This record gives sequence, C-alpha cells and structure tokens, in this order.
Amino acid sequence: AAVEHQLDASVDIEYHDRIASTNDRARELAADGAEGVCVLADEQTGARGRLDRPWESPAGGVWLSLVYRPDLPPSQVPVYTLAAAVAATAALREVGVSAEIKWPNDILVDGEKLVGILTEMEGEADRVSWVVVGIGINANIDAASVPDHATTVKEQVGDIDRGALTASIIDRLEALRNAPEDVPEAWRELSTTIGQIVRVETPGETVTGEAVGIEFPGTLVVETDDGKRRIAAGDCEHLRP
Ligand code: BTX
Repeated sequence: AAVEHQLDASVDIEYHDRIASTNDRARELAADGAEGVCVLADEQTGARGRLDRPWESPAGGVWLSLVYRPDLPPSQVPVYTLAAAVAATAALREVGVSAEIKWPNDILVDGEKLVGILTEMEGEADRVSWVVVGIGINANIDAASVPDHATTVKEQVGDIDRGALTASIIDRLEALRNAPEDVPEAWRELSTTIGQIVRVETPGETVTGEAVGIEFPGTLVVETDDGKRRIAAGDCEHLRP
C-alpha cells in the first residue's frame, strides 16, 4: 500500500502499516540528518496534535510527516504550516471534497474537521536545522471512527486513492516551498477566515474582531475596536455575525 505514484519532488517514502506517530519518527530521522523524507502510515497509535492534544488515527487514514532542512529563520517556519494547508486543501478539492481552511491550519468541510497539521522544528536563532510538517487526513475512514465535529473523505465522497492524494500533496508542497512569498495569497483563496468575525485565543490574550488579512509568514490581521492587531499564533473561532 505504499505510494506507487510517480512523484515530481525528490522525496523518499518510509511506509509503516502501524506506528506510534509519524511526526516522532520524522523527528528521529531529522535528528540523524535526513531531509526530503516522508514518513507515511496507515494507522497511528500515539499521534499528537498541537499542545500535545491526542489525534485519533485509525487505519485507512493518510498520516504523513515530511522532513525538510530549509535555509530559513525560525520566525518564518509558519509559512510551512500555511503551505501544508494549501497543498492538502487543493489536493482534496481535486478529488471532489469541499475543503476549506480556517486560520491557521484547520481544514474543514461544513465546519467539521477533516485534516490536522502539526509543524515542529529545531534550530538556532537565525536558522532552523530541520522542520517536520505533519499532515493527518481522515481519508478512507468511517465517520463513526473519528471524534464528534470531525468528518472523513469517505463520508464526503467515498474511498479515494490514498497514494495519488499523498503524491499530489507532496508535489504541491514542493512547489509552494519554492515560492514562499506567494503562499499567503494561495492560502487566502482557499480559506474561509478572511472576512469573518473571529475570536482568537493567543497564549497571552483573546482578540475579537474582523479578520481582514493574512501576511507572510502566516500572520492574521484582525480589525478590532482598538485598531489593527497582528497575530502570529493562536486558536481561532469564527463567530456568527
Ligand atoms: P489540533 O490540536 O488542532 O487538534 C487536535 C484536536 O482535534 C483534538 O483535541 C480533538 O478534539 C480533535 N481530533 C482528534 N483526532 C481527530 C481526527 N482524526 N479528526 C478530527 N479531529 C480530531 C491538529 O491538532 C494537528 C494534528 C496533526 C496530526 C498529524 S497525523 C501525522 C502526524 N503525526 C502526528 O503524531 N501528528 C501529525
């Protein structure tokens, strides 16, 4: 069940029927100096979301983690998260799924979560040594096997060719990586967040207002009663107007 599809990007696939977490395995490979590797699994037993939240990963999913070693300061790594969201959303739309991005990296269909993205990195102040981009897609999975408020590709359009989807995502991500300054605009076109009234929980405070823009490397611009606020990271909720 490995990826038998031709990849344009020069990425080696390491496939596992079952693994604890593809991100953990990718971090191991990254620490050993790997780059251009994709760890791919059918099932995960200890997958993680952001803030160490658990990520349900039954058999039939597309659970993958890519290792890159870009020449990038850590402050620009959020562009990888945005690029991963764009790549996954575009690839899913190609197979007929009406996927939309909610800032920064949730991919939803009618408000139900279909994909999660977890970007991790290590490095110095001025340059990262590696970036691991983890993408989890509820692909050929019954809706009953994922949490409430989640959906699956199978529920939306039926089973798909997971190898073709994986190849499409990796190639799209490669193209986006090569033009990072174009990523925010590509993200905006696939996102529902801009134009919405949002409430963003950041580590320090809660910001409420209209989301009016996205800026490199992934900064959300929110118009509040006290003027424009630029937010680098947080959990975002769309409020009904
Ligand atoms: P997140 O913190 O935004 O979302 C985690 C939350 O999503 C959980 O607390 C739960 O409410 C909900 N959730 C859990 N499992 C699912 C699911 N299968 N579908 C929809 N909602 C769910 C998102 O974190 C980032 C997830 C990254 C997962 C990938 S999979 C490949 C790689 N390996 C790994 O360990 N993590 C990444």
